[in-house]
Amino acid sequence: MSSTSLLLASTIVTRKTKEIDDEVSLYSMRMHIKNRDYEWQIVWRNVLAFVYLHAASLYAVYLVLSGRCMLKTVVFALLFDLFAALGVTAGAHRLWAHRAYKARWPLRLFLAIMQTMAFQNHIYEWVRDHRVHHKFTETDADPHNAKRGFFFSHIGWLMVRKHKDVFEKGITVDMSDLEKDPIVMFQKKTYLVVMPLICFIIPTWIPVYYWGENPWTSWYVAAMFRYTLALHCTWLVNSAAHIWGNKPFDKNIGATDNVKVAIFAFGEGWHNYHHVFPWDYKAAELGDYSTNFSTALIDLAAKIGLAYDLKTVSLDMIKKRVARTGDGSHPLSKDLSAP
Ligand code: ST9
Ligand code: ZN
Ligand code: ZN
Repeated sequence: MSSTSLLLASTIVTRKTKEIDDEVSLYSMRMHIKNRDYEWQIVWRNVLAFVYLHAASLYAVYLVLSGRCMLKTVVFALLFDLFAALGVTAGAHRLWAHRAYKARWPLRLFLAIMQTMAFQNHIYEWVRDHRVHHKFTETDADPHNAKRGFFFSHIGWLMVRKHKDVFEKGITVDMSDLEKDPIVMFQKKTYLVVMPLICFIIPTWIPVYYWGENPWTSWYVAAMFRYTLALHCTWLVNSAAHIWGNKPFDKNIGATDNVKVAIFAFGEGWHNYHHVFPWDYKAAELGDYSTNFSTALIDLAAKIGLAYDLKTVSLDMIKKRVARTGDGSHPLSKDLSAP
């Protein structure tokens, strides 16, 4: 057989294998939908994990307040959270879920590592749930539907099987862009090995190795407490920023602008704006860095050429939207309503 025929044969075999793989995963997903009769199926593994996380975090607070933990370890834990949060906000959220800007591979690699440090599921799964959230906001197809209450949208959704609508409607969300990103797919493939290493083991080891922290103290403060804190800051976007706050851009949707959430979630609390203009790389009307640290990182990356094609919204478009659907809380509202 000539080398060309060999190449052709191997291409056909690879294609066939991929087709079979696709069919198998489609079949298993259909079975998954079919076998789901109960809406409230508690996943006890997750419940126990969250109970442990919170008990361990309370113990960490006791260790810090009673002076049993070194200050360096606390500072390290907070800095670690800062970087992990940027992997979620500037990475999973603004870059991969919304394509609000483009990033060259070194920035994508950096953001993927930071996002892995945050353990909020791998980028592909995070983005799929988030795109489904935007497309079917506050319906049964929204994975963390805020209409089901604060607890469900904050943490409860991670302790039960998803509503069947999430699968049935979620399948309509296009994920092909992520499937073409080798960094995202590599992270997905290696997640179960790399994530525990860089989210829990390395941050426990660093304070022990570099400044002699007690290993258990390091585990509770730099791993458990640090992780739980970042989770709650993130979850507030799904819960508080869908319940409390103003709706300057669209009073007809559930998402709100909430300054406290914006501070805790590195600029992701301007959620009314974000649901109306999800393609804006600032995820906010104003680029104010004090409540939007993630924007500062993207701007810096753009200055050094690692980020480009930053998308934003014109003032004219904002004004029109404020006038048409805003709740009157926007400073521009008064001028716009004047005769
Ligand atoms: C976490 C995520 O915390 C937090 C996300 C927050 C988002 C915030 C957004 C705002 C942005 C701003 C960020 C601010 C950050 C600030 C930081 C400050 C410090 N569409 O899920 P499965 C299909 S994670 C389409 O197992 P179950 C699919 O075929 C915390 N299809 O469903 C899938 O198979 P595969 C740590 C979908 O069995 C199959 O169904 N992680 C979709 O019902 C099965 O999916 C955890 O705790 C969809 N959307 O289980 C893990 N979804 O994946 C928690 C699913 O193979 N997760 N399919 O393709 C679980 O254990 C499970 O997902 C479950 C549901 C029990 C919750
Ligand atoms: Zn979003
Ligand atoms: Zn939302």
